[in-house]
Amino acid sequence: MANDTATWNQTACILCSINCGIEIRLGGSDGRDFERIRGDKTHPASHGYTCEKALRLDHYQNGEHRLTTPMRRSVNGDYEPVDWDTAIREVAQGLRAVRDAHGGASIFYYGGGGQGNHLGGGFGAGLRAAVGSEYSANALSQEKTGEFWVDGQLFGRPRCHTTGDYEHTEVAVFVGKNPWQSHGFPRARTVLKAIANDPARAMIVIDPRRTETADLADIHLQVRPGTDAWCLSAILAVIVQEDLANHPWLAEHANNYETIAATFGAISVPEYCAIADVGEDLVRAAARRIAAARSVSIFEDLGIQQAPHSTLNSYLEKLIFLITGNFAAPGSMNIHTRFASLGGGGKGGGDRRTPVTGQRIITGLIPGAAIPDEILSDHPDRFRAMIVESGNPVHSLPDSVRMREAFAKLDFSVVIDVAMTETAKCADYVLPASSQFEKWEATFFTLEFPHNVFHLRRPILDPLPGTLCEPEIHRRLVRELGGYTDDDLTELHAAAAQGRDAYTEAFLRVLGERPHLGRYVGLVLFETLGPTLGAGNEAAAAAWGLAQTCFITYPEAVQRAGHQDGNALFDALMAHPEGVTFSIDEYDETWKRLDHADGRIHLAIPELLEELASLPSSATLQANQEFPFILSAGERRSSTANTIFRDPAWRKKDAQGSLRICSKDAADIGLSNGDRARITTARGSVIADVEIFDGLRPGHISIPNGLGTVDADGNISGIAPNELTSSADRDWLAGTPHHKHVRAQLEAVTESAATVG
Ligand SMILES: Nc1nc2c(c(=O)[nH]1)N[C@H]1C(S)=C(S)[C@@H](COP(=O)(O)OP(=O)(O)OC[C@H]3O[C@@H](n4cnc5c(=O)[nH]c(N)nc54)[C@H](O)[C@@H]3O)O[C@H]1N2
Ligand SMILES: Nc1nc2c(c(=O)[nH]1)N[C@H]1C(S)=C(S)[C@@H](COP(=O)(O)OP(=O)(O)OC[C@H]3O[C@@H](n4cnc5c(=O)[nH]c(N)nc54)[C@H](O)[C@@H]3O)O[C@H]1N2
Ligand code: SF4
Ligand SMILES: [Mo]
Repeated sequence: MANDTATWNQTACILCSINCGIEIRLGGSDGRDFERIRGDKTHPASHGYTCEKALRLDHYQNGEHRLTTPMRRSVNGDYEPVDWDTAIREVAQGLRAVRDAHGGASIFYYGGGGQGNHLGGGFGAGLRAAVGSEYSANALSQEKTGEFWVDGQLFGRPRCHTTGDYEHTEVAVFVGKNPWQSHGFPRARTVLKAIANDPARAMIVIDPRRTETADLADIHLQVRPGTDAWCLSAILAVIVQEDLANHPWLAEHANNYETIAATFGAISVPEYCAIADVGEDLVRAAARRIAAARSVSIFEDLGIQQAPHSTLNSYLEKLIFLITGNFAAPGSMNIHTRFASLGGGGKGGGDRRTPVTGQRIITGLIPGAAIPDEILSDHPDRFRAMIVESGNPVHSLPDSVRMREAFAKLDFSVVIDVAMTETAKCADYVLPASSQFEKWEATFFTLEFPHNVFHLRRPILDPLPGTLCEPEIHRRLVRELGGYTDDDLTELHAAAAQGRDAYTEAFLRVLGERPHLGRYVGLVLFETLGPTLGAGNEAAAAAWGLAQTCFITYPEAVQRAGHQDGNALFDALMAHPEGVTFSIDEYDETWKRLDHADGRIHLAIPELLEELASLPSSATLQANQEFPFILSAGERRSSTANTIFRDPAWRKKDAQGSLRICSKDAADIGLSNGDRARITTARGSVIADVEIFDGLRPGHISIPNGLGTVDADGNISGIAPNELTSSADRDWLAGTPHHKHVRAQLEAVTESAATVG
């Protein structure tokens, strides 16, 4: 493929889960620069929208971080380049040795996709199968698994995930979520402005910080950090006590409302409002506005998921829309389709636990925060090796210090990434992947209702020399490990040459005859159906398999979107480089997706009602003398994008990622704008630039997410938030870490001290 500098190339932004459609014009001396970038008006969800970050994607594509050769750690700890054949042979050998000595279950898999690339993880499933790996995790298991568990209790299955319709809802509620900066639904800023400008609609924000979103809200509950459980309970108590619940709806659709009514009927609204430090009038106004609305959509995110009582918070948030009947209806919460699962897979279901410390495994994912515990142990079943793909867990999971210790204890580790990341620097081998614009890619964040969109993206550039796409990396590793052989594929190659129908028939038959191939579906499609799609397009074949499964799972919804069957859906994906609406739902589909045998919502979750009953009273919520501040470690700002951008030059403003603090606290400590301050927690200590920001409450400070990456010369840019966090500080049920609620101490730093620190 020659790089096409003459036209606009259709692809997507890879910086957040929304993956807006964009068009890129290439240029520069070698035709590889992203010369111009604009929103793609033909994308079926984003319709030309982008935020400012997409325009800087050249920093990802052409930054100095790009690796162009496999790397092997030498005895002295440095990395030396090795050729691909050597790397594949030695990585396969390393994994095989661990498997043979300790069993495949001791090989742990992390990642499988960041914000824009989940196709690679599908092929990674083949490598996991080849070595017998059973346990995995990804970023979801430090944010969303508590919410998924709650979905499972209420609706019958953790995969009954609900989504809001912010574009059409009357009342939008954001709990610990700042969509102005973090998005989370298509065209977020346009939608937020439309709600704010319409007197018939309302926006309610629950956030201790006056965010850009809170600035647009009708009601801002500026809750004391970490006390959402009380604030959300107070809202529920008002609904119950003022008898605002939707009784006819509850009688028809839900069990155990009596338990909910008794629980929240007994709660003192004034006392809970006092603990959460929110005005009782405002809380009552919010509850009444929600109850009176024709439709309500609620978005919960990291502000409650990565804070104390996180799983309980998710439960309380969902009770608000459920007891007011804002479910399975236009503008409200609905259970969406998904093009493919983002769960972890692995053996068994139900109450699976981690092998060493017995943590709950939710949607196949072990809690990310528990990984060091599962390695730093003498337990015979501990993890001994790790495969990391498209994730940077040493930087992004809590407690980077312990994560590095854990890596050091492993017998073997390999990282597949485009960059020499903080995690790669802990691994035995690093395998360089082609970028997301140099190969077929897709993301499985298909979270919309009623119209759900999937975007299969084609490469717009040749691979950077020395890199390989994930399917090819996994194919070589699995072949080296003997997962399957040429003989297994002979018939499929022949059938593929005869056309799609012959291939479909042969595929089902051959997989029946050779069941071990079922573990390598993505790679088998890549090798056999792939070549019929044209040179360079082989990886798109995986989408053929996913399209079949998607159609079998949601036949009516896929047909409503105009695709008669899985083949037609796949053809549409190939024919539409701007993205495809793959499913269109009707509102009663949500009811069909409930998975409890009685078809009803089960409102009572005993474990969480017990936690609610044991919440401490105000008297026990004392300030901590040693660490008087609450630090939100990892705020989304206009200048953050996880660690996908590693080149600090991409940040036009806030280059070092300032520490935000309100003017009262700053004055108490003697800090002004631009000063430096030392933040100390139980786990670490860092120095930050100070920015006075009066949208914060006294006692609450914040630093951005995704900074603190280290370049090839060892220069660190900004603060790495997880040098300050602890993996022990996490939810009792889901293990989600309290990134937003780190106890900290703060002091001014003089110029001379700063140069030492
Ligand atoms: N610009 C940008 N956008 C992104 C990303 C990025 O890195 N940069 N990352 C993407 C990813 S991976 C995700 S998961 C989403 C996350 O998106 P968000 O969850 O919206 O992001 P955050 O800013 O981390 O946290 C949201 C809010 O929680 C608030 N908060 C802190 N403590 C509490 C508390 O105790 N209670 C309540 N109610 N709120 C609290 C913070 O003040 C903050 O405004 O963003 C996505 N979008
Ligand atoms: N303290 C604190 N910690 C947090 C958060 C917080 O708010 N506070 N937020 C958390 C959240 S919500 C999330 S989602 C995580 C995100 O953290 P991670 O899941 O670790 O993800 P990213 O930083 O997005 O890293 C993605 C990796 O993929 C690599 N990559 C990019 N393109 C490709 C490709 O095509 N192939 C391969 N193989 N690799 C590629 C990038 O170089 C990068 O190393 O961070 C979490 N960590
Ligand atoms: S909202 Fe911004 S960061 Fe997210 S995908 Fe769209 S352009 Fe990229
Ligand atoms: Mo995330």
